[in-house]
Amino acid sequence: NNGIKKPKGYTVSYHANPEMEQMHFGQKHPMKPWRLTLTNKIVMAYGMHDAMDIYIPRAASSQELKDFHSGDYIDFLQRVTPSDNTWDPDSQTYAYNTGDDCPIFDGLYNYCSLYAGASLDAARKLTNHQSDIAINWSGGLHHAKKAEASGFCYINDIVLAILQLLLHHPRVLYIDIDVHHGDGVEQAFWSTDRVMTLSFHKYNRAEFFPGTGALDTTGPLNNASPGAHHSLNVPLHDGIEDAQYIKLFEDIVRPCVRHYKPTAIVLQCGADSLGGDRLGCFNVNIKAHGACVAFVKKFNLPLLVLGGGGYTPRNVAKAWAYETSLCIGAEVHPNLPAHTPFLEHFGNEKTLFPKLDLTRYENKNSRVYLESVVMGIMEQLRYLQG
Ligand code: V1S
Ligand code: CA
Ligand code: ZN
Repeated sequence: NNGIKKPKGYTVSYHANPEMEQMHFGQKHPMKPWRLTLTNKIVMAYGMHDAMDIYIPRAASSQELKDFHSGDYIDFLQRVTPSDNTWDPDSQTYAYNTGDDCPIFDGLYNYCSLYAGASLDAARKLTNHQSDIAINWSGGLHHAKKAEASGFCYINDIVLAILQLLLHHPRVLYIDIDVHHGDGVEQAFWSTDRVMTLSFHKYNRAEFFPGTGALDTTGPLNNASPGAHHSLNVPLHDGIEDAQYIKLFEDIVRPCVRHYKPTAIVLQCGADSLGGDRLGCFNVNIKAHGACVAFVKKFNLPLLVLGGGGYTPRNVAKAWAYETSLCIGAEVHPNLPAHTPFLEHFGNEKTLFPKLDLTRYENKNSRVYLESVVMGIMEQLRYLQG
C-alpha cells in the first residue's frame, strides 16, 4: 500500500461512518448506501487515507437535528418503525411525506443521525480551523424540509452544516451539482442574504423531480427582503456535455464568488449528474464532474464537500474517490489498484474514468440557451452591492 503524502499547507478531513453503509431503503429503491462502501474502499486502496485526517463521526443528537427540523418531525423519525401504519385517511398521505420515495426502514433514525452527525462534525472542523477541506460523502441530502421528508432525504444535513458555519462566517456560498434542484437548502435560506444558494439541475416543471428551480426563481420578490437575488438557479435540458458543463460552471461560479465574497463554500457533489446514471439525464463524465470540485478548491476558502444523489453505484464511487484525490491534490493512477476490494464489481472497466453510457440522452442544450442562462445569472448578481 503506497500511501499518499499529506498535502502541503492545508488539511483535509474525511468523515465516514461504516455503520451507515449497511442500511437498505428496499429492493427496488434506487438509493443504495452501499455506494459509500465502494467509495471508501477505492479511497483506501489508493492510500488516500494517509493524506487526510480520518474521523468516524458520532451520531447527531435529536437536539442538534431540531436546530432546523421541527420537534414533532424528529420525534416521529425517532419512534417510527416499518410496521407502524402511518397512513392518514384524512389527508390521504403518509405522515411527514414518508412513503415510496422516503420509506421507513429498519435503522432509519440511526441512518439519519449518522449522516447529519458527519456533516456537523465536518463543518465544525472547518470552523475551529482544524481542516481547510472537510469531506462527507454520506451527506448532501438537499430535499429534506423542516417538517417533511422528500426525495430520499429525511434530515437536511446541509442546512444543519451551514447553520454551524454561520456561527463563525458572515457569508456562505452553497453550490449544488446534483442533477436535481437543491430545493430544501434554497427554501431554508430563502429570506437571508447570509447564504447564497446556487443549484445546477435538469429542469422540466411537470416532468422532473422536484419541479422547482427555474431561472427566474431568485429569492423573495420583495426587493426589501435580504434574501432577494440570493437564490440562484441554473435550469438545464437533457444531455449536457463535458465542455459545456465545465464552461457553464466556471462562468457562473467565478462571478458568484467575486460579487458575493463568501467566507466559506459548501459544495454538494451529487453524482447523478454523471452520464449513465439510473435517474439522471446528463452526459457529464467523471473528469468533468471533478473539474467542478477542482475549480471550487482554487478559491482557497474553507470548503465543505458533500455527496448527494448518484444511482449507478460503480460510477458514483469512482467519481467521489477521484474527487477525494483532487481535494488532497494527489495524482492517482487511472487504473484502480489491483488490491481494491470488490474489484470484480467494476467489470471490464477497472479504471477511475470508465466510458459512461452517453447514448440515452441527446444533448438538448444549445450554445445560445446556455449563454442566455449565464446572462440571467449575471443580471441577478448585479443587484448585490459591493
Ligand atoms: N426520478 C425519479 C425517482 N425514482 C424514484 C423511485 C423509484 C423506485 C423506488 F422504489 C422508489 C423511488 N423516485 C424518484 C423521484 C425522487 C428523486 C429523488 C432524488 C434525490 C436526490 O438525488 O436529489 C438527492 C439524494 N420521485 C418522484 O419523481 C416522485 C414520484 C413523483 C414518482 C416516483 N414515486 C415512487 C413517488 C412519486
Ligand atoms: Ca443541483
Ligand atoms: Zn439527485
